[in-house]
Amino acid sequence: EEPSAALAVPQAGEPGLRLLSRIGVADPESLDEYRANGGYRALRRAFALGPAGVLREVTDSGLVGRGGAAFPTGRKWQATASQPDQPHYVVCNADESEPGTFKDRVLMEGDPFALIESMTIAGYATGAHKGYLYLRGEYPRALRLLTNAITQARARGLLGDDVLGMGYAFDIEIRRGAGAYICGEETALFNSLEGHRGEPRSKPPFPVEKGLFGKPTAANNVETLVNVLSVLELGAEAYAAIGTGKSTGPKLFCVSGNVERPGIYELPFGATLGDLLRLAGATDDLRAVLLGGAAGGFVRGDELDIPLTFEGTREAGTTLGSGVVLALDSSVPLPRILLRIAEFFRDESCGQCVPCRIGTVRQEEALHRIAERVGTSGGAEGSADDIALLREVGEAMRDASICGLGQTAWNAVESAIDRLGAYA
Ligand code: L3W
Ligand code: SF4
Repeated sequence: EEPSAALAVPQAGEPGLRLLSRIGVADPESLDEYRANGGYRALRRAFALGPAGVLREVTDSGLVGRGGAAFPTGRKWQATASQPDQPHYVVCNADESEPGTFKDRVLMEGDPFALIESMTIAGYATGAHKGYLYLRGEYPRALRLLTNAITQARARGLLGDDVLGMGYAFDIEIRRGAGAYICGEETALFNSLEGHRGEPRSKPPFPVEKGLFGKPTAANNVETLVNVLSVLELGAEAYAAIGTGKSTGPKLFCVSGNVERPGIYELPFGATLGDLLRLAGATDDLRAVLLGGAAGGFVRGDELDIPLTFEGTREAGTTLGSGVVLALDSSVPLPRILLRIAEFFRDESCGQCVPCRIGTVRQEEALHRIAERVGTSGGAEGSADDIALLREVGEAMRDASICGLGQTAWNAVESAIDRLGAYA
């Protein structure tokens, strides 16, 4: 149960560090310290606004999901709240498993009450009385701290039949994942919670209509939920003034690889990749940066002016994903990295649909053959057929897979070939 290291980087001129402000300041085991450092102000404001007011604030803030897909949170909550079918559920997706992602861990271990408070607000706004927190099984410290936070919140009337004496009932149950990456896909996560195999369902219907137990469900990533506290504390307008017009608010970035100071950095959207890597102390001979994790894509070490926004990374032909920034210098053997990514997808494919079940195996085999050629000749001569096969298999996975795992399993390899000139 090693504690995670959070690295908070305050920004001059910003309305203060928000998401990490209590981490390292307030004892994560103490509800009193949480409250003394601003805790439960947002829930009080939520009760003052009423559910419709909270939905309006979250919508007007421009907050979008931080798990990688950037879907508008206000729209998701509005759609859940408006369903006549009952009951409604909120689900916190804390199955943080994207390679290179460790931001939710830092939030849960450093500020666990914030997640409990924000899930309560999500429940209030969407008309739910039960929340499930689906936690990555390999996070024992987060489990202990969140369990303690829920127990204390219950004992103090902040969860239970009458939250804050406002006549609203809400409680949270933690469920642990068992090591499957696919259970971070929201519908596989629901199946896992229901006791079935963790296999994704076809969408639509979307969870807002038919989610957990077939009922309307708002499923959100940890970081998304914690942002709601800032939305309510600052007000939608002030929140939306942070970042850019299309990517509002603060963002956590997970920086790792060849940098002097790896860790979690909180920056307003709009800082460039170069700004972030300078803070983290990237080496001079940066060859490539993997953005968005295994499901993301590589950019070259000289593309540091890419703005870290959803729209900016999209325009640059890459992705921000959940905030992974993995820096690689020229000493890193790229073919080994690509093989490792391919092994990961082959391992984690749930096997439900053919393009992904077979495609991830074919992709790994082709990369193995190419890596062997690189090893013997120093180049990838004779690999044109395998590269053509990779493209064909990759397109089939992208076009025909049921869920995001298969659809993104070729992204990193494709970007390495096309953008970095791997095997050229
Ligand atoms: C109502 C509609 N709801 C979409 C909802 C949908 C979901 C959200 C995003 O994630 C990302 C990828 C990688 N009415 C809706 C609607 N929704 N249309 O919006 O949906 P979608 O389908 O765009 O994406 P997704 O499959 O939920 C894919 C990232 O996930 N990824 C891995 C991430 C890993 C972590 C982690 O470890 N912490 O985040 C892998 O692919 O970036 O963009 O809620 O229901 N019409
Ligand atoms: Fe399973 Fe892969 Fe198909 Fe997703 S794309 S349902 S992980 S086999």
